[in-house]
Amino acid sequence: MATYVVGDVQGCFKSLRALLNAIAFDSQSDHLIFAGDLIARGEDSLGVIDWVLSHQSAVSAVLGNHDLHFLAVAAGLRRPKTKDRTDALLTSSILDDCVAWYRQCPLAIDRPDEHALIVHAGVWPGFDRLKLLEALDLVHERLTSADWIAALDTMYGNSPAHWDQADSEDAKSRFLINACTRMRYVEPDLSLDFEHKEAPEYVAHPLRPWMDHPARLAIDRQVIFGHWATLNGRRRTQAVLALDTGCVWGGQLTAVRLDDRHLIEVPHVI
Ligand SMILES: [Mn+2]
Repeated sequence: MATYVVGDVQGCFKSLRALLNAIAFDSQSDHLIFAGDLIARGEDSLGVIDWVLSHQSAVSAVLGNHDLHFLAVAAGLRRPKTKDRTDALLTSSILDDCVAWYRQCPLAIDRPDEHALIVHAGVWPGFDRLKLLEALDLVHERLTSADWIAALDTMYGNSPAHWDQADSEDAKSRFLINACTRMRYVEPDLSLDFEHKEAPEYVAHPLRPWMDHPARLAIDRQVIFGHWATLNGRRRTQAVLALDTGCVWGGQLTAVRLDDRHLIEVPHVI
C-alpha cells in the first residue's frame, strides 16, 4: 500500500504503463497522484485518460496548463495548439467523462500525513500554504459550477502578474491558474515572469526560479511539482521536489513514493 506522485505524462501512455509496471501498481491498495499535464504532446493522450477513468478510485491529479487548455478546447473556447496530439481524445466516446473528471481536479493537493503539497508548476512565493489553499477555493468553485465554461474563458492572459493587483474574481482566478500551472521565474517584487522557460543557468538575475526567491514564504510541506522540463529534477531538497524529467522530449518519467520519498524513473518508451 503506497502513494505515488507522478511527473508530467503528457500523453506518453507507454511510459506510464512502464512506470506502473516498475512500481507494481495495485489499484486496490495503491494511490497515484498526477502532478498535472497528463496529456497533450505525447502519442496517446486518449490511452492515458482511458486508464485514469478506469482507475478513478485509485487516482487523483492536480491540473496543469495543458489540462486546462484541453478543457477550453473541449468546451469550444479554443483550438488545440499546433503540437497537441489530442484529436483522438476530443472525438472519443469518453470525452464527456474526461471533461467531468478534469473539472473536479484541484490546482493543489495537500497531504499533511506525508508532509507534501502537490501543485503543477509551484507555489507562488508570496503565499504560504493556508493562503494558497484558501485562495484556490475560488478556482475550484468556478470550475465545478454550471458556469464553468464562462469562467474558463477568462483564464487566458498574463495579467495580473502579482496577487496584489488581482482586483476581481476573474483576475484572482487568472493569477492563481497562472501561478499554479505556468510559473517558473519571478521578478524581485514577486511578479510572475512569462518569458523564460530555460534552465536557471541561462536566465539572468534579477529573475529567480520561484523556489529560490529570498522573500519566499515558508511552506510547512515539501512542494512536489512538475511542469519545468528544463529543470530536469535539479531542485530536490527538503523544501521542493522537481518531478518533470522531460518524458515527452525523450527523457524519463519520474515518480516519487510519498511514504519514503523513494524515486522511480523509467525511460521514455517509444
Ligand atoms: Mn506544464
